[in-house]
This record gives sequence, C-alpha cells and structure tokens, in this order.
Amino acid sequence: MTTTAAGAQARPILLADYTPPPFLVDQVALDFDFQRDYVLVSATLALRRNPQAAADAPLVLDGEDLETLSVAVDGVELAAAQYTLTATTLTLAADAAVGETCTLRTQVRIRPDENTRLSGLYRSADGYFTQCEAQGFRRISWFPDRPDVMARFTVTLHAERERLPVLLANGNPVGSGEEAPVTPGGRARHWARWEDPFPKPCYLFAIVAAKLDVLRDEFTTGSGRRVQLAIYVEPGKLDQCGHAMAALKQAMRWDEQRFGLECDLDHYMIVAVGDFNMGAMENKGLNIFNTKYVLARPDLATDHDYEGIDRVVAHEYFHNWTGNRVTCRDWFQLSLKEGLTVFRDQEFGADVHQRSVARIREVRTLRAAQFPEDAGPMRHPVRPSAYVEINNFYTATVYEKGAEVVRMIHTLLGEDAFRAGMDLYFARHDGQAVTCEDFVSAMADASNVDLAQFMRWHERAGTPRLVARGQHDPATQRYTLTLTQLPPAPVAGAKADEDAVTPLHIPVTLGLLGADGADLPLRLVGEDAGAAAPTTRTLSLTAPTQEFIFENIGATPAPSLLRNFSAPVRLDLPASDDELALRMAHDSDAFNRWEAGQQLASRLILGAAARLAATPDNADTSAIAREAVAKDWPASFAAAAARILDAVIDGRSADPAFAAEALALPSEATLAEEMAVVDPDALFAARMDLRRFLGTQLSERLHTLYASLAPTGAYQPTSADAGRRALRHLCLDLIAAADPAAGCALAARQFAAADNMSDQYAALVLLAHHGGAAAEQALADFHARWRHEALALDKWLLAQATSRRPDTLAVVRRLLAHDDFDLRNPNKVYALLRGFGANHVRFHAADGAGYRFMAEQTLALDAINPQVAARLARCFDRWRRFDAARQAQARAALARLAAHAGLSRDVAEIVQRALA
Ligand code: B3K
Ligand code: ZN
Repeated sequence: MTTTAAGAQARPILLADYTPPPFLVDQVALDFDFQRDYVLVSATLALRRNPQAAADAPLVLDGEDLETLSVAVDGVELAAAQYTLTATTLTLAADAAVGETCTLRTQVRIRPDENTRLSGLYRSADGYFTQCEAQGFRRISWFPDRPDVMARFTVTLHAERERLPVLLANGNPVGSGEEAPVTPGGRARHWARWEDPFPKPCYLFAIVAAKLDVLRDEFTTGSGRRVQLAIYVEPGKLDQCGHAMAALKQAMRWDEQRFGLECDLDHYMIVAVGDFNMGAMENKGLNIFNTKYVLARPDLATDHDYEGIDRVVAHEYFHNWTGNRVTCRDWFQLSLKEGLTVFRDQEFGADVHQRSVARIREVRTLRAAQFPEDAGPMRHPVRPSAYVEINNFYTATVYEKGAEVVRMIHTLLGEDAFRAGMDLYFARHDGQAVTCEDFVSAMADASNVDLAQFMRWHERAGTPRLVARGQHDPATQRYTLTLTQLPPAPVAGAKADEDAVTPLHIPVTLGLLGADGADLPLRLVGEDAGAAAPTTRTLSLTAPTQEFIFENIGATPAPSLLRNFSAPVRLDLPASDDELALRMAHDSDAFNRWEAGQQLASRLILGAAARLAATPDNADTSAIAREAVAKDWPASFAAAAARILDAVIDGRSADPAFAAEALALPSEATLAEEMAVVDPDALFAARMDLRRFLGTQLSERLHTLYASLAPTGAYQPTSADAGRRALRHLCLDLIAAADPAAGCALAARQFAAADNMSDQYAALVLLAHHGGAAAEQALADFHARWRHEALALDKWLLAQATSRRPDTLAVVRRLLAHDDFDLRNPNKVYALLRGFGANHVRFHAADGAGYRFMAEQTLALDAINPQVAARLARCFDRWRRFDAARQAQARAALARLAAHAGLSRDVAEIVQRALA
C-alpha cells in the first residue's frame, strides 16, 4: 500500500469531462457493526467492467475519512503493494486480479460520533443517521460514488439492543434476531437485515440506528398494492406526526391521479432527525427528514410550517419517481430531478391549497432568492458546467429556476401533452441515469413541439430581460405588441456570457384589458375570424424581436403580460400608475393583479428611497426625513389597497389569503435588486414609511378586519383558515406601523391569548421589532414555555435575529452564548445567523459590523460543518451592489476569510467567487 497526500488545491469539475464509469456495481452487501466509539463497515461489491468505458481503466474507488482495515479481491486479501490509498481514493493495481468481473471486499472503521459535518454516517442525540447526497456515501465505505453507478443493496446492521433498538435501511426487512454480547456478560445485541429490490445510486443509500418512536399507517395504491407507512421520531413526539402522515397519503394519491404514478414499495419510511443540513432527503424507501418538516402541533407549528411539511413530504415522495426510478447521469444534471420535483410539489401545493396564492408565493421566493443569485457571483445556469464543491449547487437556480423551466414546458405543451411527455420519459428511462436532454426530448417527442431552442434555458445563466412596447392604430383597429428579448444585465465582476446573444424560446402568456378592465378577445392578424378568440393566450417569442398584431382592438388596451408569470424574466413594460391601478383592480389573472400592486409599491418605495438617499445623512429616519417621504405617497395607492380590504370586509371576496399577499410590500432584498447602488437605510426607511402610510390611511378597515378575522373555533391548518390568519396578521402589522403603541398592545394580547403558534409567533415577531417591556416579557414567556421544544426555540432565535431594532447585532451576539444556541446544529445556525444575514438593514450596517460578524461566524462554523458554513458565506453575495464604504468593509471581511489557511473547499469556492 502506498499513501500520497491529498490534492492540495481543489480543481473545478467540468461537465465537458464526463466519461462513463469504468466499472459497474451490480450488487453490494454492507455490514455495519456499531461499537461504542466506532462503526466497522464491511462492503462486498460485485463489480463488472463497463462495456461503454475504456477496457484498461483502473479500478478507482472514492473514500473520505475512512480507516481502511482490509482489501480483498475474490476472497484473497491484497498485499499492500496491490493497491494505493490516498485521502480520497483507493486504486487497485493492475495485478490485483481485477478481470471482467470480480468481488471486492473492503473493511473500514468510521467514527460517526466525531462526524460534525452531518454528511455520511453521523450521530444526533441518541441515534445514528446518514446523509449521502451528493457525496456522503464515500464517508461510509469505498465505492464508485457517482449517480450513474446503480447497484442492488443488501444491508445488515448490528448494535446493542437497548441503546439502538431501531435498525433501518432501504427496502424490505428480510431478517432480524438476537446476537451474543461482544464480551461475556456484556450488553445484549441484535441484528437486522434489509434488502432493496431496486438498483440505486449510492447517494440514495440510508441507514438509521437509534432509539425512536414510530407512527404506523397503511396506504393502498390504485392497483391494490399495500404499502406500509411509518414515521419515526424522537421518543415522546408521536403527537406531532399526524400531519406529516396525512400529507404523505395525500401526496401518494395525488401522484396517482395527476401523473399516474404509483408507489413501487412495500415499505415507505420517514425518519425525523434534529441535526440535518437541509430540509429532507429522498433515500429510497427511507426518507430522512429535518424535524422541521415532520413535527407539527397547533401550539407548536405555524401555518407556514404546516404548508412546508405538506410540500416537503410531497417533494421527497415525488422523488421516488423523478430522481430515484429515473436518476441523474452526473451532478451537473441535478435540476433534472430537482427542478422537475419542485415543479411537481408546487403543482401539488396548488391543487391542495390555493393555486393563485401558491403561484404568487413561488414568484416572491424566485425574486427574493433566485434573481439575486442569477445576478451575483454564484450565478450559474440551471445546468451548471463547472463546480468545485457540488454541495454549493443545491441552489435557488437549480431548484426554483429549474422548476420554472419545467413549468414553461408545461405552459408551451399544455397539461395533456405534458403528461404524455412524462409518460414517455418514464417509458424510455425507467431504471436509468439520464440527462436534461433526455427529459426535454421526451417532452418534444410526445408533443411534436420543437424544443431544441428551448433547451438553451438549461445553459444560460442570468435573468433575461423582456422589453414590451405596444402601439394602437385607431384607423385599422389593430394593436401591435413588439416583444424584444435582451440578455441578462451585465454583472459586476463576471465576464459576459458570449452565448447570451442567441435568443431563447420564451412563452409569453398575455391578455389585453379594455378601459373597463375587462379582457378583450385576442385574435392575431391572419387567424380564422370564425373561431372564438380566447382572452388569454401564450405567444412563443423565439426571435430577438417579434411583432404580434391583434385585430379588432377599438382603443389602446392595457396589456397584461406574463400572466401567471409564464417565464422567469424581468419585464420592461411602461405603465402609468393609473394603468397599474386598473390592472390591480380588474386583471382577470390573479397573479397579475398582485403583480400590478407590487409594481406600484416598488415604484413608490424606490422613488422615495432615491429621494431619501439624496438627502444628506440618509441614515436618519427622523421626523423630517419621514415627512419628506410621506408627502409623496399617493392617495390612489391607499385607495387601491382599501378596495382590496373592502372586498373582504363586505364579503365580495372570500379570498383573504390573496388580500394578504396583495397588501404585503415587496421585500427589501427584492427591491434592492432594482437600485443602481443599494442604500439599505434609505430603502428601509422608505418601505417602513409606506407601511406607516397604509396603516394610517386604512386604520379603520384594519381594525375592523383584525376584529372580524379573529379565530372562531379550534385551530385548523386549512388554507382557508390560514388565509384568514395571514390577513389578520398583516392588519396587525400595518396597525402597528401607524401606531406602535396600539399595535403592540394588540400584539401582546394576541400573544397571551393564542391557542396556536401562528398567532403567537406573529405577535412575537411584531413585538420583537418594536422592543420594550412588552417584547422582553413575550420573549421571556415564549422561552419559558417552549424551552424543551427545539423547533420553537429556533423561532425564538429567528424573531430576535430578524428584528428591525438597531441593537439587533448585539442581541444576536449575546444569543450566541446562550445555552440554547449550538453552532453544531444547522437549524440553530439558520435561525440565528442566517436569520441575521437576511436582516437587510442590520446585516448591511454602514460600519461593517454585520460583515465582520458573519465572516467570523462562517470561519468558526467552517471547522465544524463546511456545507452549512458555505451557506452562511452566501450572505455576502450582493456586496458589490452597495456603496463604496460598505464594499470596502465587505471586501475586507471576505479577504480575511479567503486568507484563512484551513478554509474548506465549500467556503473557499463561495468566497473566491465573491471576490473574483
Ligand atoms: N435531494 C436532497 C438535497 C440534498 C442536498 C445535498 N447537499 C433533498 C431534496 O431536494 O429533495
Ligand atoms: Zn429534491
């Protein structure tokens, strides 16, 4: 055995370098022996040379932090000279008797108790859990750790019965029993064996050995197959699993009805764990979930949490087809499974909740997270072409923009042809590891729609711009709409995308509104005059510029473009305030009704922020500055908002959830993207003042609604009830914006009286923004009541970290030392540290204290959990968009990070891109 040092400098991995795996694994038998301080892992791999690969390629396996005890081929232990070990590879020498096929057996020792990265096998509380995607399996055993190697797994687990009574793995239980203690008179042990009948890539491998309670249920599929369902949780939490179980069954039924996809398993298990890097993981038949997406009880989970559980449970279940049955050839294709599965969970959410509001929320997230990513240092196409650390590419672009790309195909093809495309995709590729092209080809072939040009969406980074100009000709009664696509705006520090000049295929769904706000029939010149003209239709923009001429348009219409947000682009369409108000009131497309209001609000806030920024001492939000802003708020905006509230008050609109979305102003992060130089203080002051203006103007209505929307019965997490609560909380927020004393008094009462976490948490957040004795009291009460509920404590941290109060950083620093904070727990880090990073005005404080703090915490965390640390480092993404003084502070903080000798590959990639 020879040992060499690991490659010092991480090189980027390129999509262009893909080659098929030299060896395939047909079968793998794994044996886990849990001892007190370590685990022995024996792996027996039935290997076969891949006929698609070079015939003389050596056998190289991936590994990380493995203590190799033995290596044997076909039952014969290898001599040290017959293999080479590095920190990350095991290479068999040419004379190691690896022929066309062989059996390789390795034995390693791993130490999950010391694994703070939460990748591979690790310990959390009283048990052991795994996370293998993307490359965690190599931290468990030597293996070709790549998704295009799919093997059948048999897993045997051995452990002390008392300490680790539950032993789980993917697939079906095939045996279990007692085992003799390790030492005579020692603790009783047991074993269990699982067999997964489906070949799978090792990133879908999972085991659990822990002390857990279980909630069981059963689901009978459309064709009569009975599936045993189980949700495993920390002892004592069974009363918090019911909602997740109901969501699972609802998702299983929905996938049968909407996509004709049935569960292929006999056992479907979900295990909840409190230490988990992300939301959940779709391991075949053995999903492992962050407790945040499993546990719920009315007094502990908000409406938002309940909906999150629905969506994530569904998402992981849907992966069983889109991801597991058909998986990715390589990690560049990640969006093949993630974009598609997000689209599926979005559609599930829309079907079971409220479609229009679901779409609005999706676009809010896209604009707050993906648009900035697309315009910053981490910008990358839906299918990236290079990465240093793949875990850095589980991004809003791969997930959310990836889902938009799938949605555009759905829009272009229509539901029936899209479904035919899905059917063809499974017919062709079931059991395979494939590429984004394979998916798009199935869609094109099933529909006869040419998607060759559309494919460019996968390769293009940045948010395209769509310029729309309309011209009405009274003489011919024609309306000409000229659509022009422009490449994404150039990004500071990034080289221009040379390819961005070739046009994309952009679906533009539109309507035209008459003066009364009603939809006009849309007939393009040359179309059959006899057929009924639709009032909403989708145009395909495929050239750089195209004209669309509509007939029989009597007067200049108000165009309603990108209905339902038909493409993830930035729209440049001039519209007067009056036109926006008309669309806000009348657009038949709910999304665009909301959109018009958002545009109007953005325009007002950005205008005011610019005026404030131009006033000296703009950090001053004193009365004079506020008054200067306030004078300019138009009464028409308040009137439009009043109409929306009136419709709820007088019962014309049964849609409080929509009203809440319509009245919620765009976030600072979204608005900042529209500023040439971001002035966070001016932005904050302007946005706050518009809230104050609305609160003042609508005061009576807000109080009326706050009272009339009060809960009438026991809490139900239905979308109807959640919508009422959302609007009521918004009313309270605006009341407090206008009259902090009155708002806080109401909030304190709501906090004390609440029988559910939604009401309680909304009140807590509001109080935390305002501070003072009532806030202190509420925070203390909340902590005292929920000190034994980890997820509630996360809320307690988050409410403080996101507080608008000027002393928030000092509070966050104090909380770092609190017994209930733990840097090793990702949920705590996300609540306190990432929560603070998302606190726009406080994180971007002019003195750079927020930046220094975040750099320091990123570094501390990097030594523990690089994946989560890299996510924290992303807080710096937009630093170049601020003024010179802030830039200097941010650059210095980033440079300090970059200079750190032991920086992980994960954080280094983020920091280097930020500084590039
Ligand atoms: N596929 C996982 C994400 C894995 C993240 C690895 N860093 C969860 C999901 O998207 O369903
Ligand atoms: Zn996913």
